[in-house]
Amino acid sequence: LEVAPGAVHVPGWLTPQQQRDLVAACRAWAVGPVPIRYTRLPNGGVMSVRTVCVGWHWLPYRYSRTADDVNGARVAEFPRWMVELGRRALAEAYGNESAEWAAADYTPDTALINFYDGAAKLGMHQDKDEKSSAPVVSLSIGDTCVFRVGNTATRTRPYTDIELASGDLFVFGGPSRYLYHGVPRVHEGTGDPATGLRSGRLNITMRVTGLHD
Ligand code: MD3
Ligand code: FE
Repeated sequence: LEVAPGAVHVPGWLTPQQQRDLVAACRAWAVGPVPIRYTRLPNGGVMSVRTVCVGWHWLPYRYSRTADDVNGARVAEFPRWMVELGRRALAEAYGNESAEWAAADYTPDTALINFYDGAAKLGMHQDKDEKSSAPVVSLSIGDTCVFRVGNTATRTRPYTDIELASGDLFVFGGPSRYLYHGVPRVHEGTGDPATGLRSGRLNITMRVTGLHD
């Protein structure tokens, strides 16, 4: 389903086994060298979503190899299997040789893993801390949420609300890469505990930072 040019939603893309494996991997990263944390914003606020990163550590509004706002440790390596998963996601959304991007050339180097409890939200924002305009791949597991897709000009209307459920893939590339978007609510208790997530929602976004050591 193409929601906007370059924004493709593929409901139920992940198998139950892939969802369980991703939950297990994310759980290990959450207690890894850089523990999952509520990100502090420069204005003094604290995000209601908890985040752990692999490959590069995101902090407002930059990426670093080290978690300068947590414990200074180096983040876990971005695993090769996740690069392959990102390429399969791009191929699914755009085909292997779209005008937008050849899936085989897509090499994500960071993933932001967001955990939402029933009260967590993510305000409308653009993702522009990356120095690359390569597509962002999003994978959702657990509780269903309302995902709000806006426009590139303002953080306000017009926007479209979409439900993202467990197993859903979303790819944002081309003209959709800099759309405002957010998560205004999570439908608590809608996830299947068989994923290994007893409650809440997990979202994994793969990106290309455009950075090099
Ligand atoms: C549209 N995460 O981590 S994923 C984020 O569900 C973020 O946790 C949300 O927004 C979440 O920055 C939404 C879908 C998504 C991710 C990146 C995008 C949509 C996007 C980048 C550009 C446009
Ligand atoms: Fe975002």
